[in-house]
Amino acid sequence: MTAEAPTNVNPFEMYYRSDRLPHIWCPGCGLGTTVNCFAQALINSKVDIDKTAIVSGIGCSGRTAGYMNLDSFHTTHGRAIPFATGLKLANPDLNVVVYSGDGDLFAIGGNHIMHAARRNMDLKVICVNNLTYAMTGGQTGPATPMGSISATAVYGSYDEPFNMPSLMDAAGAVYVARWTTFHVKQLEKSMTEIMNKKGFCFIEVLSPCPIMYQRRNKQGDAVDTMKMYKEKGKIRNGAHTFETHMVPGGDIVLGKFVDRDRPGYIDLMRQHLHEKLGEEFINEGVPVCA
Ligand SMILES: Cc1ncc(C[n+]2csc(CCOP(=O)(O)OP(=O)(O)O)c2C)c(N)n1
Repeated sequence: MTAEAPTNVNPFEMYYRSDRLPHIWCPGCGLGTTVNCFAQALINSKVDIDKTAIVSGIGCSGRTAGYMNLDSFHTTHGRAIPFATGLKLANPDLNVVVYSGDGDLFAIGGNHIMHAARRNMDLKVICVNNLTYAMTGGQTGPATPMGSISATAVYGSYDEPFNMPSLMDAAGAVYVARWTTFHVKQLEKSMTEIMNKKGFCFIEVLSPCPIMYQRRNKQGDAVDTMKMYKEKGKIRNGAHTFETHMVPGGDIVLGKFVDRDRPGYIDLMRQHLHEKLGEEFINEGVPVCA
């Protein structure tokens, strides 16, 4: 009996635009791990990838759309959610995934994400949180922990960062989870779940940024961050999102915190237009501008 010939073909190859390689991500960056989890989630969830689009803003995380072999939209900084909203409204049959960074989604794009959650827009949002604006050199952003040294806070940041799960829960997201790049199986499972869930779904993924964040803060390399995630990450599925606030050096509460259902924007819009205007104004569920 002979062993099977070894193969060095990446099983996710078909989901990537390999012609775009090499990628721009630094050694030790966690983005590749998140993308592999996402590719696995596409397989597990059995979604039709011909009906799946990915939208990113600008940033290291925002490069993801350009590397995935899906219908990809690499949009302007902070505007991934409005582009994705337009896409979904124009073609409600599409699965629309937003994949971007903490700065893109919660600073310049903060207004958009809040309102998309409030409206329960049918989007799947994956926010890779590396605690900084990595692409532009490591400035303080809305997720930077208090006391961190950054390119714009050389004596340490004195801003409170957002508690993203709490914000998304309060705004009305129907699915809210937080994982790290150490918790790949759990991340993959959450990503799989949101691919089959209707409504505004949000996953925060904590991811190492050894070059732009950790080096300045003397936090070692990516392996040190993975060890920290393992040690400090406490899985508490169903925890109240008031309890997910992160403090430097403290435990990091992980898990699926919210999984509920409520009417979404598109269904409400259809129902409203149907009631007010009648059949003739509805073309396959999408309002026709008269
Ligand atoms: C309108 C606009 N403002 C600012 C920038 C510069 N810019 C590019 S990426 C970025 C921050 C990205 O941070 P984040 O979303 O956290 O992504 P990361 O690079 O950390 O993955 C900024 C400020 C820009 N491209 N466009």
